[in-house]
Amino acid sequence: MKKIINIIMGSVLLFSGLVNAHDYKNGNLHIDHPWSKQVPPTSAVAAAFFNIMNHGDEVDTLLSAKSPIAGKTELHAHIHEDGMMKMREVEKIDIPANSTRTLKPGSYHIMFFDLKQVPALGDRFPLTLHFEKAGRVEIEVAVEKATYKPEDQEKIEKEEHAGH
Ligand SMILES: [Cu+2]
Repeated sequence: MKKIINIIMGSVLLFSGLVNAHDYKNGNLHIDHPWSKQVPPTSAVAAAFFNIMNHGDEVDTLLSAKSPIAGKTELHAHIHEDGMMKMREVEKIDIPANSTRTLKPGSYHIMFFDLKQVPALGDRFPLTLHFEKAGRVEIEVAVEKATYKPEDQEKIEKEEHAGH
């Protein structure tokens, strides 16, 4: 009987591990719940977003990203140009000392081109990040609904609106 309970407990733990937010630690960096917005099955592009906390006293820099799902993976930013928001490839993304850099829609993000495999809702796909100081960090990106917003982002947007 005890054995059966152990098996049940084990599968409960495994299941909760799959549905919970996931995070990664590497040296001074802490990456929280990497996610991607679900795209149509015919899409050639996708994007990934996450918070990177730098607990160190020195800046670290994201230099590149790579994923087996895409022919090409780029670091992107959104910029204002001629009164329009456009996205551009950037060489690097700084994570200032003792602060958090948020990659989110309309801001910095990781962009995937020439998708070899379009990630489906509920999937997780691998992403390798290369930082100047922390080096290589392997993470998995969870595919969320197109309407998904991280809790903290909703809070930030409410605060931004309150200021207007
Ligand atoms: Cu982009």
